[in-house]
Amino acid sequence: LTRTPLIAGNWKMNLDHLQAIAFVQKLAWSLDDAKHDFDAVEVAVFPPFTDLRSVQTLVSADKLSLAYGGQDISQHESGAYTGEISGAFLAQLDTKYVIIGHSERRTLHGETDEIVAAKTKAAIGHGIVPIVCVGETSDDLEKFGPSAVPVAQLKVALEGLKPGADMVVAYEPVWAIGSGQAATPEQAQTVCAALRAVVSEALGADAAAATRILYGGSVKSGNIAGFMREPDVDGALVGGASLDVAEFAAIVRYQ
Ligand code: G2H
Repeated sequence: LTRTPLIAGNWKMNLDHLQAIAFVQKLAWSLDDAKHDFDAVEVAVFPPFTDLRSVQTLVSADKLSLAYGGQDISQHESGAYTGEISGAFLAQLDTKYVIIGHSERRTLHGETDEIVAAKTKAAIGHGIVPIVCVGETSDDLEKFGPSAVPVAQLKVALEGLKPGADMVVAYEPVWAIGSGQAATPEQAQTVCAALRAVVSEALGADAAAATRILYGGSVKSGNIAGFMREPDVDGALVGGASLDVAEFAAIVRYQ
């Protein structure tokens, strides 16, 4: 079974809806120019919620082969949850993916493993592919070694899921996020392999073979190829370097 690599650009709280339109148009042109290079790679962007409608309009009007997703989802269906965005709202905008449990949500917004698990179920329930983020801090790394914390986080996120739903896992060591200090490809491979074993244990060997596992944390055009050579790394979740069209396009054309 071959897993289509996924290069995902997490814009975080950057690019308003006008900038998003300009960005997506420029990205589409630059990827179109090099179509032969990246046909086998899926590309997705994760704009702020207020941009999603504009991105949907552009992608559908120009039939762009660009996927997009939300940066978060509520675990609730509807009701008195001020500031939250439901899976139904995201699905209505043809949102294919949603990032869940990014370390910034875990650290700054108190998202626990249990909340991440509930959000993962909510996404799957609405036909949205969850990108479940896990990763250890540098303290965790020192105390518990490379895989223990991400493995424990993923186990909780997968509890109660049934095999069959499309799902993506992103390994993002917290010490590598926005720090310019990426993990080595070997470090990424070690943890991604351990995470695939967790998927296998929870959902079976077929699910493990089908699930894409991404590396994230200071990915750029200069280091992407090394990660992509690793057998258990199926793509990247890119933050800072996804905000520059030329740089992001260069990451997409990593081969
Ligand atoms: C990790 C990553 C994107 P950056 O947060 O999710 O960000 O590439 O800026 O380290």
